[in-house]
Amino acid sequence: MSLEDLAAHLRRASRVTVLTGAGISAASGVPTFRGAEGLWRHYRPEDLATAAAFHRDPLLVWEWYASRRAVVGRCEPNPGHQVLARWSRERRCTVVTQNVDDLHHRAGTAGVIRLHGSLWELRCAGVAVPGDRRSRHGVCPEEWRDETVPFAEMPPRCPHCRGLARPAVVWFGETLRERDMRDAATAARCDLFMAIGTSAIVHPAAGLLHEAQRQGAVTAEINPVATPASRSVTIAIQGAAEDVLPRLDLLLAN
Ligand code: BJW
Repeated sequence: MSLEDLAAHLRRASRVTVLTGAGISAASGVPTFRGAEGLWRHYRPEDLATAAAFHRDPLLVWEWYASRRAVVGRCEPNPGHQVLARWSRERRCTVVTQNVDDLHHRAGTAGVIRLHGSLWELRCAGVAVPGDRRSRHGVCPEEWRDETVPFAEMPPRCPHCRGLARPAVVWFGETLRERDMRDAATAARCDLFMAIGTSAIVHPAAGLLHEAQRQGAVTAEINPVATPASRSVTIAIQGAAEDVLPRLDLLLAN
């Protein structure tokens, strides 16, 4: 099936959901996780993206996040983000993202569902800073936004109790926020579900495509390479999101 077929499905569908992954931000300069240039080529996930890693070496984990914030802070949304942002505002689609870069939000996407949190939000880790008698490590439930690059102090601290702060992202082995999962499950009840720029291996996000399929949705994938989802989707478009989405948008306009 072709891009024209996908455009025809998009025209017909009344509920469209798009699940995005790191690939949609690649053209903006944000590194993906897997693949030749991916972040995991240099770091092992279990060393950096788990609560155990954070408790073992909070400074190492924060240095990684601080360096990613410095990179992402210089990036701008690309034409792929912009097409989805416009579609979301025209109520043509709901965007569910695994990305923590906030580029969908910065592109003006309406109602984006962020499954894995944000690089730009922090929360209390509930851990006192060793050797610091001022840190009281209370239970400080609220997340806060912090766009400071670089941080005034490393590792950053919770402004409420002066204990350690942690990135408000979802690490391996952690559950996703109930509200986000509920909203994503609702979004998966759609006529057309598109997975864009994701390796489709991280759960529960990857399961949304199968859930949509199970409920009768037409499914599509946009990715330059084949993924575990490629064989099961109705339409697999091989290409980069920043090229394919503007072409799709043009087809819709004609
Ligand atoms: C382009 C492109 C261009 C390039 N255009 N495309 C069921 C089965 C098996 C395992 C599990 C399961 N359920 C749960 C698990 C365990 C685990 C998991 O899924 N592991 C798998 C690796 C097997 N999941 C979890 O632990 C999750 N929690 C959970 O399930 O809780 C319940 C539970 C608890 C305890 C025990 C059991 C269950 C949490 C997952 C959290 C993931 N967190 C991360 C880090 C976030 C913070 C941070 O950024 O630092 O999220 S990991 C990382 O992977 C990040 C991403 O959001 C996520 C997905 O990656 P994504 O976006 O797909 O990126 P890539 O790099 O993989 O792919 C990019 C794609 O783009 C490639 O395909 C390229 O080809 C493509 N591309 N240029 C379009 N221009």
